[in-house]
Amino acid sequence: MKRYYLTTPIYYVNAAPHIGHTYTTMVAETVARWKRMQGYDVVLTTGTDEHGQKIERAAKAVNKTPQEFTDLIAGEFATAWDRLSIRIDRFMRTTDPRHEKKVKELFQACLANGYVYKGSYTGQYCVSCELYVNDAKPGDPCPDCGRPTETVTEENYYFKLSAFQERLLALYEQQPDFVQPESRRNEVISFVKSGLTDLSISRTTIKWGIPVPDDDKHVFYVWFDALTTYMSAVEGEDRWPADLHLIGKEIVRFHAIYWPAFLMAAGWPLPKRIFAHGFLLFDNDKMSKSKGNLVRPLPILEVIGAEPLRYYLLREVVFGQDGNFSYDAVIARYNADLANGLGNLVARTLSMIRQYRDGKVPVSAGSPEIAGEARKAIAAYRDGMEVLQFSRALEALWSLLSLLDRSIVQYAPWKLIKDAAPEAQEKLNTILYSAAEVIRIATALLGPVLPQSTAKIWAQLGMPEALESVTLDSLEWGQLAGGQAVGEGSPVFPRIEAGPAVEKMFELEAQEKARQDALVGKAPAAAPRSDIAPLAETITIDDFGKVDLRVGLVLSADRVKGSDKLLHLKVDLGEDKPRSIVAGIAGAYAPEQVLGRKVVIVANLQPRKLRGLESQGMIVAASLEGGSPVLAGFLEDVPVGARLK
Ligand code: ME8
Repeated sequence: MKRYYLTTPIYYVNAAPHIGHTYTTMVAETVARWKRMQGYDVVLTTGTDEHGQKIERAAKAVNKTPQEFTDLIAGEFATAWDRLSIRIDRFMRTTDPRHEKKVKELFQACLANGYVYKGSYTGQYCVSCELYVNDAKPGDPCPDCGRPTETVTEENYYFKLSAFQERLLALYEQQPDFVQPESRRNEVISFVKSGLTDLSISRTTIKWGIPVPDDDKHVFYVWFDALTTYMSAVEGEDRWPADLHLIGKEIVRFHAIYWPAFLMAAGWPLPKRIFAHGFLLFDNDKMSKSKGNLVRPLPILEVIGAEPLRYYLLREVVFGQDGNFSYDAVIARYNADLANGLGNLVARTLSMIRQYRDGKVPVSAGSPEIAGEARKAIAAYRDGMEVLQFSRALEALWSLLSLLDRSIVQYAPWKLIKDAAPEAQEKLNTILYSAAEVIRIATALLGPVLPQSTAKIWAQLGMPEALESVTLDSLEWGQLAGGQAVGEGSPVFPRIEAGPAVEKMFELEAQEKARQDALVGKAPAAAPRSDIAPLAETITIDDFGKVDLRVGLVLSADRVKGSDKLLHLKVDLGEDKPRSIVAGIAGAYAPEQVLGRKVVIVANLQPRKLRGLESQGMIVAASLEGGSPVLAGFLEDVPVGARLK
């Protein structure tokens, strides 16, 4: 039997599954089903990426051992795929002993062939977070905690990536479809052409990882460990090399450069194809944990089911490009294409067969025109699916459905049934048969995309064999047997009322976020309040460093004539003479209330004139929209002139 092996990335366990992970995994499973339909013996693997310092720390934060923590989150992924009806054949975790064994084998093969050496690694290290900060320069702050990084040198194992530049370029040349789509291939080629430097593949500063054989001060670092799951997942099954690695675009370099180089170094076979898809945006905004706008799949599942989501992702997003996700759009697609489109056609056709032909598919060859269009649609769908252009494939099928819709109107069966002439009855047979046959073909083709709903339609059509037993090559116009009794059934795609469904999804999403945050030990964020100003644009520590905030002592305070908002202050910042500062706090503070107070002043603002008085700084106060300012102060005593940073 022909075999097909495809993979999704293995996901980090620092967060539970979100819609991005769901996207890749749903697409992968659709491809797996599509290949099964072509008679392949298919294996689809996914899994979790569980090592590293960050995971160790996340575990500590919730009082768990790293293993307990990763068990928990890996369980979240496995359960999510199960609940979303995504059939996974092998789920590989980087903490699995079979995986550890494979990583060590890969290392030893690379070492034996002379592609691994010991060298010294120098990087910027954050002592507090116990992490290297990639691409940081000496003195740069840690992006996590903001403390200055230190330059640290340690002994590492290096992989001789630089030795593979020519071989990699030859690979992309000889196998133009090794990296897809074309835009990613070009990106990879130009990256390799710009020169490759050797890669540090171990760390002595990390404990939670796979130890390097015979040198267990070191553990393997990120990609050498993670990529090897693609092999360990099918170890002993004679499945390697993979036919397809499906990934997101942000990890294309690791897959298309590091991975083949590791394998070449070991002398092991290379995967056949890597396809890097685009990113899903939420309401046209980049999703991120820090923005708090991640969308999770389970609330969608609960409100509208997994298949409307899957259909949306495949139909709406051009595979390979970025695409948008919104709750409204998922429901709009569902109502237009599935409820009003396919679902309505099925219901109408079956009801006419029941009413006009006693529930039996009439004997007929069908309309030659519709048959011709159906053949074209099968071919176009097939072509689209083969090159992973799911939206194109589905579009072709929906054109066939709209042709059928128009044909039913033209034939007008409700008129034909009233005409006893044999030609009219023959015409009625023709259109009813054609309709049922288009539905059978569309249902069979859509099996990989909508496995559960198509199984229902299949049963309603009264098909004797199981849907899964239909193979693509055997699918032809005219196979539907005349005389077959159609089954009973309720609408497969009932219409969804958008407003309440969207509201419910937002509500469940908030609950799911709180549940997941609790798992990883994050306190729930306070509910957003409408009177709180939106967060300003992110700045770097350097931007912040430009603002000079000082502790000042208010020496005098007077009302500004003609203004009920302004106070004129003299503030000592520890300089030669006090600053003159005009502050808009008169509505909240009487002059005597601020006299002698220690306040915070923005000391390097360009001076400006207010009501003829020079203001040489700004006083810092908290305020809500429309509320009174509240001056910032200190609980402990602080020296005048101290800088805030
Ligand atoms: O990178 N849109 O894991 P990860 C579409 N462990 N897909 C998205 C997405 C989005 N907004 N966000 C994530 C890792 N994905 C490594 C991989 S593989 C040997 C190691 C999907 O948890 C997409 O497939 O960050 C992306 O490549 C993957 O999740 C990253 O998952």
